[in-house]
Amino acid sequence: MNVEKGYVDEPVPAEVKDLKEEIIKLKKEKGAVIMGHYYQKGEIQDVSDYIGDSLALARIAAETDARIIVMCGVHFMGETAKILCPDKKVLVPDLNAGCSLADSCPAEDFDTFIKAHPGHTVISYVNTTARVKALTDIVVTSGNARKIVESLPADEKIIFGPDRNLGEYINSVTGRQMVLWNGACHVHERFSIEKIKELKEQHPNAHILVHPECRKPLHLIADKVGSTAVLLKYAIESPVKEFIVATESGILHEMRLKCPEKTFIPAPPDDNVCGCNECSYMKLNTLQKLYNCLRFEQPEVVVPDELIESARRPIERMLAMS
Ligand code: CIZ
Repeated sequence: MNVEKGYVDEPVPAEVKDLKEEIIKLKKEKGAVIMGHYYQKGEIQDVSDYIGDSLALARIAAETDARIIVMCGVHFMGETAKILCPDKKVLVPDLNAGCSLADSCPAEDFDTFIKAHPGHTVISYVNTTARVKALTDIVVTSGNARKIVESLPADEKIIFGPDRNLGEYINSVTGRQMVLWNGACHVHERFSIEKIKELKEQHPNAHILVHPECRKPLHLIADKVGSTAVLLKYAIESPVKEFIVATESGILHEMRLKCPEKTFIPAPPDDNVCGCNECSYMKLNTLQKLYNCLRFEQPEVVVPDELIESARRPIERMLAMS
């Protein structure tokens, strides 16, 4: 079995006719639970036991009694599951599934930044490496960042990293002046405000749903700004029938399943013609890699013990506060 490429590079046996059925059979045999992030390919979401954002998936990971957790998401999500469940085997179908936002915040540089701001509470978005979490006081997700920041005393000095757009958004809705790390997600940064305005002219009744990792001008034209879970809830509960969705386009799969009678239009990026905005890291996980990952129980997410200890505290603090 060859896992050198960061995933198990083996052909699917000829007798396997239906990969989805085989995955469902294997996960039961192995006592595995499959977690699928909203940004995964639809076919991966279809075979997942749980679908959600990283907050929901972290909560489930913390409570599952499954022997194996297969995290269909990006590497930091696998790390978060491993940190919360060090005794379990945590697998990610393709370990090359990284995150541009996590990459925009190297631990050594973040450490220097923290030291340059003594007396500050350090809040880090979940899209960070375990080493950055270990330097953090409280981890947040886009779903709970506002609530957690608001729960801290008004005069508390705060560093927020690594997403400057989310940080700027939280500053604007809470009136805080958190010191922001200058990082960003390459997917959310590249939405085109001009193309979204053109779409809105063609669909005047559509509501614009915007993720807070997008740039500020998008927040200003949004009908709703929120995490994937918040945008999904809004789409389900709103009487509106059409939505322009400015976040990674994987979320449209669940939106369409939950609201088959509504229309969801992916907001376009400024650099392509196909019209939707995908995270190429998220899309590295495929059904074949997931099948092989269950079959060979590889590749495994490894986090050193001493890092698990220090990275767990800020995640547990988040789970307790949200
Ligand atoms: O927290 C997450 O899962 C991410 C990356 C986005 C969101 O809003 O759910």
